[in-house]
Formats: sequence, C-alpha cells, structure tokens
Amino acid sequence: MRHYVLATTGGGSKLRGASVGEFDHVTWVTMKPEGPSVVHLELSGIIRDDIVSSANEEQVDTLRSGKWLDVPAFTQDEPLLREAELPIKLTNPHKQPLRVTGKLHGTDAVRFEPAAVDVTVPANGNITVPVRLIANRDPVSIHELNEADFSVTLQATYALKSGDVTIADTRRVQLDWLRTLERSDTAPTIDGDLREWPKDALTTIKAPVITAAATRWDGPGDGHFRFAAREAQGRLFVAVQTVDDRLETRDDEDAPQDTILVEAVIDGKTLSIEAVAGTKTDDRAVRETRTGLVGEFSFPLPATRGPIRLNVGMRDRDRGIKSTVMWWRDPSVPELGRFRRAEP
Ligand SMILES: [Ca+2]
Ligand SMILES: [Ca+2]
Repeated sequence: MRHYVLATTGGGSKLRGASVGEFDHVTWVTMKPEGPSVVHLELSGIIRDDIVSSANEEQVDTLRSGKWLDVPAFTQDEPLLREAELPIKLTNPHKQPLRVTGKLHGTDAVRFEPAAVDVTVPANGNITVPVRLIANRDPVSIHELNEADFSVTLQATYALKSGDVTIADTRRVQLDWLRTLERSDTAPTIDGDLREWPKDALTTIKAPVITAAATRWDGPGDGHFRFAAREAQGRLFVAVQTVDDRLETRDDEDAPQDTILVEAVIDGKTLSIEAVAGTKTDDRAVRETRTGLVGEFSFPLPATRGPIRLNVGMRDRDRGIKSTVMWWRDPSVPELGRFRRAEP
C-alpha cells in the first residue's frame, strides 16, 4: 500500500519546486480496476474559481455578446470599388471606460486607413471610428472582396478592480453594389436543369455567410453554391446549384436533409423557400445530381418595378448529424443582395 503526504497541506512550504516536493497542487485520483492512479496538477495551470463574478459579470456579458462592436455594411451603385467608408461603431453601456485596439488588415488589393485602432470609449458612450477601405491600385471587384472573406478583428478591454477583462471579436467586412436584374424574353423552364441559362450567368459563392453560430462549415469542399437571377415575362427566375461533398436526400420531404434556400423581398413582402430534392411544382423544382442539388424558382414581380432583394443559400446536412446553413448574403442586413430592375 502507498501512503502520500501532500506537498502543501495545512500550512505552507518554501515552494522550491516539484522535484523537492514543495509545490502547490491538486491531487487527481482516478480509480481503475487495478487500483487508484494518482497525479498532481500544479496550481499554475489551474484557473481560480472567481474569473467571472458579480464584480465583472455585466462587463463580461457585454464583451461576450459582441454588442460593443459594429461594422456596418457598405453599398454603392457600381461593382468595382475604389474607396468605401466603413465607420466602426463602438458602444460602451457601462460606467467604466472601454479600450478598443487592433490592427486592420486588408488584402493584397485593398488597405484600411487608418490601419490601426486605439481608442477609449467613455462610460455609457459611443464612438464612431472613421475608417476607409481603399483600393491599393486599380478598382477592385466587390464580389472578389466578398469572396476573400476578409474581416475586422478588434480587442476590447475593461480595466476593473477585479482585474482586466478582455476579448477579441471579428466582423466580416460586408460590401455590396446595387445589381441590375438581367432581363430576357424567354422564361427558363422550371425543371432543375440549367441548360437554358447562359453559361456565364451563374455567380459562384465559395465564402458564404454561416449564420448559426453552433454549426460547422469545413470550407468550400464541404459545401458551396452558384446562383443566377433574371427577369422574364414579369417574373423573377432564380437558379441555384449546390456543390456538396456528401449529398443527403430523403423520400420524406419533411425529414432533415440537404436543402436549397431562397429568400426574395419583393414589394416589401418576404418570400422564403426551402426546397429539397424531388420538389416539382409550377414555380419551383429541385433535382439531385452527382455533386449536389440543382433548383429553379420563379416569383411574380409587380408592375411597379421597384428594386428587389434576393438571398440564396443551402442547408448542408452531413452524416445525418451536422446541419450547416450557408447564405450568399447575411440575411439580417437588408442593404445586401439588392437588384434594380432593368427598364423594359
Ligand atoms: Ca431549366
Ligand atoms: Ca457537406
């Protein structure tokens, strides 16, 4: 039988190290069939019990909620970007000042000015940091910038009596332009076969917006999509093609499975479609292929010819468990995905 004397018990030691048995520790005992197994965990690797307490929980909640940081979307009329105003909005709802710092990293094609943030948001106050995104050389395709999935990351810190609480948070830079909805005289046939769509009509989205925080997206190989939109004969036609590493379809249309998502805002009304393989009606059809789903959808357009908003995406179901929702545009930002209707 083994007997243990714990290193620091009921008093103290000179803490000259584990090799001489002088160290603060927790002893971890695991019962196994052949007897107890004992290890000692040094306290230096162990976190105290009062990290978040009544002394700092409101500030910690604010930091964790992300509500302190807002990078509004930027939209313009043209698809090429020379310069964008991206005012970074910082909010501090507490009576202690909030310090916000960080470097703003662009891409090869664009830079931020200023390239760093170091400000203190006063108690119960807001600050807007004027930031511009500037093309380094030639104007840059907004679509390609969105596909580069670049973002702003900043650190926020409250210096409290109980110690500093600090967090880093990231916001994707969301840029867009007011697209023109192409028009054609002939309407596509709603059958899940895109042969009658012009070859270059489809836009490929490999950097989608992942909306549900709890889901996992392993990159474009896991799932991405292409889409196209056009007006014909007073209707909006939308084509969506998903590319998925594991296609999961079911005979029961209500069972969880891979799904195409389309959301159109027309004349102020939101029309949402979730369609699975085998869908076939006059205004929607989804077909299964070797690489994913192919869908065609049609919506009536009003005579008023006001702009419309369109969003497309997919719900990717893998191995009967994972379910990832990917959107082209962030569904919560109404400025994104807008189309003006071409004159007849
Ligand atoms: Ca078709
Ligand atoms: Ca997948």
